[in-house]
Formats: sequence, structure tokens, C-alpha cells
Amino acid sequence: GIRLIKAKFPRTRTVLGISNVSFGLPAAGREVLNSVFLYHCVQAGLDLAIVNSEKLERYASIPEEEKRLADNLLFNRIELDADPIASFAAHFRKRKPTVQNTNKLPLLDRLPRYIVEGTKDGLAEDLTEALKTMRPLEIINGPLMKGMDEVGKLFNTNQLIVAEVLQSAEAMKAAVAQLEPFMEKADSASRGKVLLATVKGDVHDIGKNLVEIILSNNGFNVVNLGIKVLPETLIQAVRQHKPDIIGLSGLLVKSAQQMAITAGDFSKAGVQTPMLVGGAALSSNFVDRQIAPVYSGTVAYASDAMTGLELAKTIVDAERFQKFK
Ligand code: B1M
Repeated sequence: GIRLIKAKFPRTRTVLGISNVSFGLPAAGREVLNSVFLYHCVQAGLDLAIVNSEKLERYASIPEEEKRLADNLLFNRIELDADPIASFAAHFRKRKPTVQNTNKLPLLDRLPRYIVEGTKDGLAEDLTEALKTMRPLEIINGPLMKGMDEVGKLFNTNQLIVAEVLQSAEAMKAAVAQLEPFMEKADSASRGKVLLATVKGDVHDIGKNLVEIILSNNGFNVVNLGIKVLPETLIQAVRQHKPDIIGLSGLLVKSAQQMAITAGDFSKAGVQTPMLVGGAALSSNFVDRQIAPVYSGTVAYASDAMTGLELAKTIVDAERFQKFK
């Protein structure tokens, strides 16, 4: 139906209450069927779904056999299964509520699963275990980032919905918060002041907040302006705080463009403070070709938080900075 509506009336928006589709089926099966149904609806072009995402089984985590049973039922494939409803109900009537077998996996495989599943159950204990042999940043940049990359891929192929990605983000934030006190701290009083922000139109803040933690643990005084920060707010904050460095973060492709616009606005306002930019959509090529030419100060690309720290240290060290420029 959605596909036909979209083909005939392309500018029409569609909204669907998902869970009625599974009404009357065994509870464990409902969560699976709702998720498979939502997946197909999104593929067909559904714009908005009304669904209790907490109760939704993640499509990417559903075993192939259960996806097959759900597909047979949704598409009424009687040529493959004479009675798809009976087969589906029989399978799920027997099935106990899902018990994740995550704890049977080795530790380094369990850690990314918490992020992919968006769950904190057992996360704290496993992080404590990991800290016995790994440094906090190794845990973040290794298994946890592996999980985030997987989330990105699943999201890209519509196998995760935004609400689920938010749960993954919450799990990541909880992990970073637990690891933060164990991160190495430099003794130096204050190396300099950094004004940090996620650019206009972008809500992603996990990377930026990680940069904040690493910079402040290494003696920088960080003023974090938050997300979706407008150029004019940044310019005002530069005048108020007089930072040594401005740090901009942004993960969307349009955020990379926004950084170039912001750099242009800085130049017009006479701001020349050295600038660090980072985020998944950026590349050093883009920074050199699109941002540097419109900025009157120095701008450098930080591919990750540790590179950001090294660059920040270079900027506040007058001698190193002269060579760097
Ligand atoms: Co969004 N999202 N998201 N998302 N999300 C991406 C970025 C995306 C690549 C996923 C995908 O499609 N594969 C895609 C962007 C596609 C594009 O533009 N080409 C995307 C999209 C499309 C969206 C929405 C538009 C989805 C929608 O609503 N339809 C929407 C955007 C809304 C908006 O911004 N206006 C959206 C929303 C969200 C959530 C809110 C659900 C959530 C964010 C929660 C939060 O941050 N509080 C979210 C998440 C979690 C992601 C992914 C899965 C993970 C991002 C992350 O936190 N990574 C992401 C896919 C991915 O990147 N794998 C994705 C972990 C973090 C530690 O890494 O931020 O890269 P990162 O930071 C690194 C470096 O980049 C660097 O250091 C950090 C650590 O080493 N770095 C700096 C970053 N900033 C720096 C600054 C520096 C120095 C280094 O100096 C100043």
C-alpha cells in the first residue's frame, strides 16, 4: 500500500501505527513481527511510524529463521508455508522471552554489542573488567567505536531507527562517563582556553564531548557551547571568552559546509583565533580546499580526539606553532 501510494502520489506523506499488525499473536512474536513490518514499511517509503521502540526487537538482531517466519506471514506466502500464521504462532508460543547470550562472548566482542544493542545491562561490569588490561582510550577507540561504526552501517541500511540509535548513543555516553575518571590527567595548571561547539544544524555531541574530556584532562580550560551553535553565538563567545583555540565539531555532510560558512563569518567579524575542526564527514582535503581559503586564521583538521589534543598543544606552544603554520 505504501509503495503504491508513493508511486501514484509522490508528495504524499505516510504515517502508520505499527503494532496493530501483530495483535493477537504471542507476545515474543509480536515484537519480532512489529520490527520486521516496520523494516519493510521503511523500505517502501514510510515517513512516520507510531511505535513503542522500547519494546521493539532490533531488526538487525533477529535470527534469520524468525525473519523468514515473519516475512511468510506478512506477505502471506502460502506457497512456502501452507499456514504462515500457525507456523509463526507455534514458533513463538514455545519461545521464552529472548535471553541475550552476550555473556558467552569474549569481552572484546561483548563491548561493541552493548553499543549495537543500545543496552547498559552488564556494561559497567564489563568496562571494569576491560580496565584491568586496557587503557580507557583504548577501550573507547577500539571495541566501543567498533560498535558505533556498526550502528552507523545498520542505520544507513534502515535496519535501525533513530530511536534505537539514540539508545546506542546513551550506552556510549554511559561508557565514556564511567571511563572518564580513569583517563590520564596532566598536572599542568592551564595550557590554554578552548571554545568548543557542534556547528549549526547538527546535534551529534559524543565526539565533541570526548574531545572536551581529553583536552580538560590535559590541562586545557574548555568552554563547551553545546550543539547546533550558530556562527553569531560563536563570534559573541569568542569576544567574551577570548579563547586560544576554537574547536568545531560536526558529523553531517551539511555540517562540513556549515564549518566553511562559519569560518567565513569569523573572517568577516575579524576573528583569527586558530581553529580545530573534526567530525566524521570532514577530510583534510576538504579542510584545506574549502575551509582554510575562507578563514583568516590557521585551521587544522583533527581526525580524532587524540590528534585534536596534539594539535591543541602545538597551537599553544609558540615555537611549535610558528613551524606548524
Ligand atoms: Co546520526 N548520523 N543522525 N545520530 N549518527 C551519522 C553521523 C551518520 C553517518 C549515520 C549514517 O547514516 N550512517 C549520518 C550522517 C550522514 C551524512 O550526513 N552523510 C547520520 C544522520 C543522517 C543523522 C540524522 C539526520 C538522522 C535522522 O534524523 N534522519 C540525525 C541528525 C540530526 C541533526 O544533527 N540535525 C541524526 C541523529 C543521531 C542521533 C541523535 C540519534 C545520535 C546522536 C546522539 C548524540 O550525539 N548525542 C546519532 C548517532 C549516534 C550517529 C552515529 C551512529 C554515531 C556518531 C557517534 O557518536 N560516534 C553516526 C554514524 C557513525 O559515525 N558511525 C551517525 C562516536 C563518536 C565518538 O565519534 O563523533 O566521529 P565522532 O567523533 C570522533 C572524531 O570524528 C573526532 O574525534 C572523535 C573521537 O575520536 N572529532 C573531533 C569529532 N569532533 C571533533 C572535534 C575536534 C577534534 C576531533 O576538535 C574540535
